[in-house]
Amino acid sequence: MATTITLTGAGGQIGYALLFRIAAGDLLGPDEKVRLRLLEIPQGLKSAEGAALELQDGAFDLLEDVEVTDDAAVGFDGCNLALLVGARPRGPGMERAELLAANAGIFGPQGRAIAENAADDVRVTVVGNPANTNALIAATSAEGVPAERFTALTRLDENRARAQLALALDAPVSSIRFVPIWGNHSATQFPDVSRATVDGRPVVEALSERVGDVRTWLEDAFIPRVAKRGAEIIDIRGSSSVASAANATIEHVRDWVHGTQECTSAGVVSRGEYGVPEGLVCSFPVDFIDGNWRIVEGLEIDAWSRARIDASVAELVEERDAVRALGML
Ligand code: NAX
Repeated sequence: MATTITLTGAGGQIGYALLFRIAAGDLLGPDEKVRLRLLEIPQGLKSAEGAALELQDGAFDLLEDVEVTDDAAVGFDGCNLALLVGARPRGPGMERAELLAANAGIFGPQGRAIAENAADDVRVTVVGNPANTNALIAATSAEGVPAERFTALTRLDENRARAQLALALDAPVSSIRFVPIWGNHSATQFPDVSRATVDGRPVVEALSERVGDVRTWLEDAFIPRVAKRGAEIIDIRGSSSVASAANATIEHVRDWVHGTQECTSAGVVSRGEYGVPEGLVCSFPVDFIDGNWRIVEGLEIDAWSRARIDASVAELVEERDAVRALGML
């Protein structure tokens, strides 16, 4: 049986970068057939249809079927994996509450459509921003679907953090391990190097030989660089992160389905772990095991890290409360 994958925002940039990697087997492996459902809004249909034609021209052995639609019931019909990429970007002069409301108007109905139409084993990954709160809204709206089936992407942030450490230590990125992201996928996120290793050696120890005072470097250079990397890419490239975001999405979903050898990061629903209010979709260090995620528990958090995690969690609480105040949650 083929896996049915629904991609929203399929006519957009990240969608375009994702589709061909999925069809080539990068998501589920070289033996798993896939059926793609490309869900767009009417303005995005032509672009998605064009991508579908190119998918035909790719003559991918693993690709059984492609359907393009602007009807969520059709788009999520029988869906096993949903990648919610399409979202409303912040327009000029748009207030945060307006942005949250516009996205609640997308992710609420999509959550309901998933509950009504998707397969029993559906797993949902939210990429569209604000990703954590959008995932919370979709999960809350998807009556009957366990909240654990909804995650938000923070893998790109983790990849950025590992890459920056590799650069600072002049080490291959493959040698850098365990750099979880805590909190919101936003400028308040906390990339945590406290237990990170480079070739098995503590990163903090290796950094102290290169950057002087490690905490100052983390505060002034590393954390802002990682947290604002999206803006840096926009400045230089003239357009937001696309291929790196698609790559992180592939890694996130692949790990969720196939399992991880070691801890990674994902926005998942809190059950109160590490004092994060229950119900928030917050990024934690997670393991993916047997198709499920599990928050890595029992890590000691020092006061400096705690303050950063708390600030990001406070932003998540604000986002949730703003959506609640609008009566959309
Ligand atoms: P694009 O504007 O290129 O594409 C978005 C597409 O979504 C458009 O084709 C649009 O028609 C479609 N769309 C809008 N509303 C929809 C709806 N209700 N149903 C279906 N489709 C809908 O943006 P792109 O560069 O692809 O980025 C997509 C989203 O990813 C943005 O929200 C962006 O902020 C977010 N990102 C999230 C990242 C993460 O790590 N979580 C990193 C990359 C990216 O910034």
